[in-house]
Amino acid sequence: MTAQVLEANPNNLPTREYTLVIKEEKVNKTGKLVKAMTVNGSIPGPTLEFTEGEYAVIYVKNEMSVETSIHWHGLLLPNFFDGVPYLTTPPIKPGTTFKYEFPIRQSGTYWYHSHTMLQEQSGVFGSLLLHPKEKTLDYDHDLILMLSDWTNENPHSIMRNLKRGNEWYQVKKGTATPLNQVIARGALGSQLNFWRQRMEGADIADVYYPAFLINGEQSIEYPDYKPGEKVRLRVINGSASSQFWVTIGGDAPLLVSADGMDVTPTKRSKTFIATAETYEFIITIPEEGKIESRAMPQDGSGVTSAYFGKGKTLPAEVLPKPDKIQMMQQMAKMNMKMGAHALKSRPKTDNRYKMKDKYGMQMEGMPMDQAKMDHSKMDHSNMKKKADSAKSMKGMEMDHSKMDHSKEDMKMESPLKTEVIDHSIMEGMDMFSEYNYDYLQAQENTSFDEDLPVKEILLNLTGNMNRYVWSMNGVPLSETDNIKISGQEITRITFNNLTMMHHPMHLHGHFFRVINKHGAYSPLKHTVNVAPMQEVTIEFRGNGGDENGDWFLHCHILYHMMSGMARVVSYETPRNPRMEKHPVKHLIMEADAFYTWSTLDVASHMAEFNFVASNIRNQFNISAAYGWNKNLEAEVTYERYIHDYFRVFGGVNMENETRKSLEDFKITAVVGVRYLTPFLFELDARVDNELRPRISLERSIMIFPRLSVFGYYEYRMDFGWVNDLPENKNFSSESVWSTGLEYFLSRDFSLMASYDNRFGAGGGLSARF
Ligand SMILES: [Cu+2]
Repeated sequence: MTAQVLEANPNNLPTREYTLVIKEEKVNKTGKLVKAMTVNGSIPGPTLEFTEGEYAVIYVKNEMSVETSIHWHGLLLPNFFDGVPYLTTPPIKPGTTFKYEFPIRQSGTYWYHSHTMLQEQSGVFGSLLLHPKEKTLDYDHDLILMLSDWTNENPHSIMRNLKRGNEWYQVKKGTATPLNQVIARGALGSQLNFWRQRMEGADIADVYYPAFLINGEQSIEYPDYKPGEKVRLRVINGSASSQFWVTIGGDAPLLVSADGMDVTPTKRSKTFIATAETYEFIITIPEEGKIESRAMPQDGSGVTSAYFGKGKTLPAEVLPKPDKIQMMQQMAKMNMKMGAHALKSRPKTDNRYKMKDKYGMQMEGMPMDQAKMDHSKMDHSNMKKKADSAKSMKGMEMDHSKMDHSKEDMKMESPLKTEVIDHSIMEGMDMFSEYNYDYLQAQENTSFDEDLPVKEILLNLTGNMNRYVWSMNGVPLSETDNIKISGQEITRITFNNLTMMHHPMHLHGHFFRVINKHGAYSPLKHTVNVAPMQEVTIEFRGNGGDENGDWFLHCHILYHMMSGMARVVSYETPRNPRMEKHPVKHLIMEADAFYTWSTLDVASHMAEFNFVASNIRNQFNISAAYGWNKNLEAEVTYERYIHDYFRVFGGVNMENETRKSLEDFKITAVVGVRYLTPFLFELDARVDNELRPRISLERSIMIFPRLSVFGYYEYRMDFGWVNDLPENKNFSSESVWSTGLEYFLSRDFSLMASYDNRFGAGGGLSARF
């Protein structure tokens, strides 16, 4: 027997069995029946309960037409049963059943979900309640509160909308920041600062959801609890891409546990719960009234509430909607260097530390800056020294988050710099301080033996909103190697977020320390949220018994993971022979899939069609514009992304030779470059097979809610290098330009009006499909 083959229940633990049946069916959550996926007929699926020390046997039956999988989020288990298809576990093919079995080595609140494509968004998720062997906390009832986000769209079509850069979701949510609002707020300077760095603005959440749910309902009541009873609320954020602020009414509840691990109890009525995190609170049912627990997605685009007890509502705090324009102003003030590449020209070149120095928060003379410099220079030979310096560095950064606005405190806490620091910078630094984990303190010392070797890993979190490519260190999953780890050393990962979005980073099968102000008592977690432009350091050593195989490490925003923000960390042990028929390539390529989209404009003066098929590096474009006045231009090109903003392309262009006549067509081969310039202009510079250079610029800006203005200018030169020019001429040129307006009616339709110097003026309908 090899180490990879598992002996079933070797210690004869008491067995508890469940069967989960996954089906495709129509589900109604918002008054509309939509195609979804259910577990045992519901969304969310059932709660599976076990007691620590039991042996779990779970049959997962796939009654769908597509393959599936179940991952046990936060569980310490044998690698083979972790449930990432093609990486650790075989996919569950349609019509088959897979038997998961593993000992329950922990207690707490966890959850399970499909790890296949976008199935988690479709409904394949549920909760896990692992009871401790002995009850350590004082309460009367357990209650799971599973938070989720609900869409009436097909998740694949959501992904296409994100990839094509459709602004509809922000319009629909009321979180778009059109230029008129930016100007009215006096934020044009900040907007220009953002545009210069090729950023549209501050983003909070990408997808529009018509509903947010607690235990599958938009609002849910638990009236049967009696006054004086204590209820342990086990809150799970099981959404695909939503992060919640959870507020609880009545007396402040006791936060007792995070990610399944008990922490030093602390009173807390407002907590940020990142995607895939779990938190537990104990509430006491009041003599009078019912307690409200309210979950608001971070961008304020909805709400879902649960109520405990009877009578008058004891309301939960209603948090204000975040102000994206103000956020943009603050970020601009802080001189944040944005636009770190999500896609590098040379993915194998290691420039992590350079990247960290160049982008992020650049605060002259600030100790944090100093720390950054130290880090990049740090020599990698002396492990002990490194560990120390990393610890002290971390200390400095924590000081920052704690820093208040009094000069004295600052002097005390930042020995490197005692000058007065611009007040606005301090405000900016506070901007994300509400997202740190200082409120979590482990109940036991979680630190490691100081003599253990430490392996430092820097992961800059990188992304590109324009193309919806997400990555780490500018390298998406499809272009990287595994991260090697060992059970013999401490793995210390620093996540440095260089994007405008939060990323809840999850490591499978392990708990890690999230280094915070409690030092040795830093909490243990399986998912850590990294706020925009912030840095978080985690440490772990092994997972207490299953130090083999490959484990997934990824952002738990489903659409970020599926766009490349993922890694495989590997103990580099031989692959389980049962995985032979299921190559990992399959999983890796899922995050580099081609997405296709088309646009058709039909107007009184012209018709235009565009088709794009795009993955991370490659793109095919077909376009054709036809003016009813007998002008035509059509083009097919293939382009290769060298990095985010720069691509080379080649193709074939066809145009009518003489304006307003379809008698003769000119077909040319073209090669050139396309470049996204600062301030977000799309530049196309090319030459055709007659050596005629051509340059064009294009830009679209949302000026009012739903209303965009667009412009295009093209200039073509002919120096007669190949062609015979008209007599007495050594140069001829031609320009094409158009400008117009687009009004968004819905995700798929817009009204448009434009003037084009070839086709004339007119208006019509624009369809996206
Ligand atoms: Cu993310």
